[in-house]
Amino acid sequence: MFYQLYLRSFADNNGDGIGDFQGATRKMEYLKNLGFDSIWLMPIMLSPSYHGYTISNHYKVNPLYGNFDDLLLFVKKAHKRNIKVILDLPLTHTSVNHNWFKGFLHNKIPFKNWYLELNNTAWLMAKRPWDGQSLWGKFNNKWYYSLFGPTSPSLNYEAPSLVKEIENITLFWLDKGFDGFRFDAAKHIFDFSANQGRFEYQHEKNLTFWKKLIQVMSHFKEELYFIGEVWDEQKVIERYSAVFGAGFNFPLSYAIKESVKERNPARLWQGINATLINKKYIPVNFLNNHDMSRTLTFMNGSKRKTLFSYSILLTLPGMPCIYYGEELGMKGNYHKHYPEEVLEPFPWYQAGAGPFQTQWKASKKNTPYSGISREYQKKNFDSYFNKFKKMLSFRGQRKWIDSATITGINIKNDLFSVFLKNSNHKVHLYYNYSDNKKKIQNNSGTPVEIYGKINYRSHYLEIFPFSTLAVEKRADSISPF
Ligand code: ACG
Repeated sequence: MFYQLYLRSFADNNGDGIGDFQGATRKMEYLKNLGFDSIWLMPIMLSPSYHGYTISNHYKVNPLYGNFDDLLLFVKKAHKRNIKVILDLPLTHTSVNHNWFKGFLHNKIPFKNWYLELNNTAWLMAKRPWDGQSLWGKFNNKWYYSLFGPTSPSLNYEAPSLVKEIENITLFWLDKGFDGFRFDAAKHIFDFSANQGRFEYQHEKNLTFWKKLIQVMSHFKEELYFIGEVWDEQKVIERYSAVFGAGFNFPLSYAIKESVKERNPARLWQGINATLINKKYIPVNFLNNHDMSRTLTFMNGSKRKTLFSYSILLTLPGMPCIYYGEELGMKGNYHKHYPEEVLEPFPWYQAGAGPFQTQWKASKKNTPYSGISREYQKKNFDSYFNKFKKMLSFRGQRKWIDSATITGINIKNDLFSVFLKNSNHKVHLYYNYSDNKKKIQNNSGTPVEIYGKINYRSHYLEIFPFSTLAVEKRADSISPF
């Protein structure tokens, strides 16, 4: 299970209000106790932006987070607890503060080719396909391609010297002990066609680039893990995931959330069928990340629907990935021009202050004395956090589910069931989407309440609405499928 860690908002050790490596190292036990065995560390390199995705030097850590010794200790302590750490690496663009970009502006070799300069005014008409935003930035009378906005000029991978430099950067970070990377915006290496003068994904070329890079890294270090961030439809995700070995399962995140919000189990069936059956890569399943509204907000504040959605996520095959603070039920709406609301400080304390509490920005949604804090919820047996913890603990102890085979899916009167197995284990899962209690016979399994309420009778079980039940079978028992 992955924990998506935004360092700045997590745990502050030196008291400047900004989360840091030392703080996260000292809170590693918290993650371990929740059952996480992998961390996706969001960007940590030198960057002028709070989110860190615009990098101004790929070989430096942001000093606000600590120095290299602090980072090395963080990785070492994670490994000591058998937690893998993969680093978020945005490679498609840089910050305008990067020396490479300054070199480009001054036509210095080799940097003058490391970004794409506008050389036909007709190209200005090209727009970003998903929201119509302009693709070009302008500085000192020079236009440059910048898919993610003018402060993030896009790199031009047609330049062989850039490709070489990027290889060196990946090896530099692997040498620091990271177990792999989350490759940001992986479908955007080549996405502008100079021939056509328009935005155009060049998937073949992108895949060739990634294959070569993976080859270089794999020669350098064994047992590496890569996840591609390809926010697209399933058929595109599949192509990239086959190369990376793992890919974020965007379609399933929508399917789970929408199916619960709209009480439509058929939507879940469609999501599972499209993304989890017969895959040759690891689907990384999640409900939301830092580019989306938090799940509780998506569910209009319904804790029941949010937890029910997580109970589905945490019982399905693939690698679950939880965005920091989701375990507390943090709230936050994603706004394109103001994404900070989904990046608020992790609320450790009821009063909003205490050791490790970050306060780099004010919290608009996750405020003191609102009952959201870990301190408050930990003490309260019935809290959202304790319910979440129970589900995490179920999954943390059953890693076999990550690569389990789905042997059957069934929907009957809004009771959704999925049957999973591997060579040693078997489990039947039941998600009750209906307004009524559902009965199932149980002759040959051990029931485990994952979320909600279950009544245990001598020969049958009653599953309450929006409740999830797992029935663990002996591996040699016969499945109806
Ligand atoms: C990554 C990071 C993000 C980061 C950047 C840049 C890239 O996670 O935090 O921004 O470093 C596109 C890219 C993604 C990118 C997001 C933000 N994410 O492909 O790599 O933008 C459609 C498009 C997607 C698009 C998405 C955006 O297809 O390509 O993502 O819209 O909303 C269905 C469809 C699917 C469609 C969705 C949504 O699923 O199948 O195609 O996706 O619906 O409609 C960071 C900061 C930013 C800052 C930037 C410079 O977070 O704030 O501006 O850096």
